[in-house]
Amino acid sequence: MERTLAIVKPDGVKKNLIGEVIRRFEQKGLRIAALKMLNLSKDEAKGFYIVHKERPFYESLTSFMTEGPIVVMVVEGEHAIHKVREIMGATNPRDAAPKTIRADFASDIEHNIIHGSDSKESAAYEIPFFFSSIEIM
Ligand code: 3AN
Repeated sequence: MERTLAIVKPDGVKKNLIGEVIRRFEQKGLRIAALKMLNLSKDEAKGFYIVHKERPFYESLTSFMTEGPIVVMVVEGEHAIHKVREIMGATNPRDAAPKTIRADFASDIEHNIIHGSDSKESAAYEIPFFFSSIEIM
């Protein structure tokens, strides 16, 4: 059993895709173990994406993440990290496999609807960033 952090980003919330994202996770046998909606401050967005601080898109990515509410969730299941990444599709929607969330809904590489932890190490940083242990069911 594995846990991962997924986020419906501001563009996903604006496009009314919260339910669609959750439906796709649940349909693949994944379980939602924690869920909340919130607004990120610029500093919080920078902290969350600290691994990207040297990347040229760090500034615009962290601004985009503060543009509106996001939905953060802990997703649990066998191989949850890999399964969520598969359901998401590649970072650039042009490279994303058909029927993935990003292929179906993302407008470009930055505004790509959804985030999912990319490794056990990332999940171990990202889950406690948003949730305390008593909030995870
Ligand atoms: P993923 O979200 O697929 O794991 P990462 O971790 O490489 O991709 O990038 C984190 C986020 O940064 C992406 N979800 C996307 O919003 C943004 N991003 C990644 N690469 C670029 C890029 N070349 N230009 C603009 N934004 C980018």
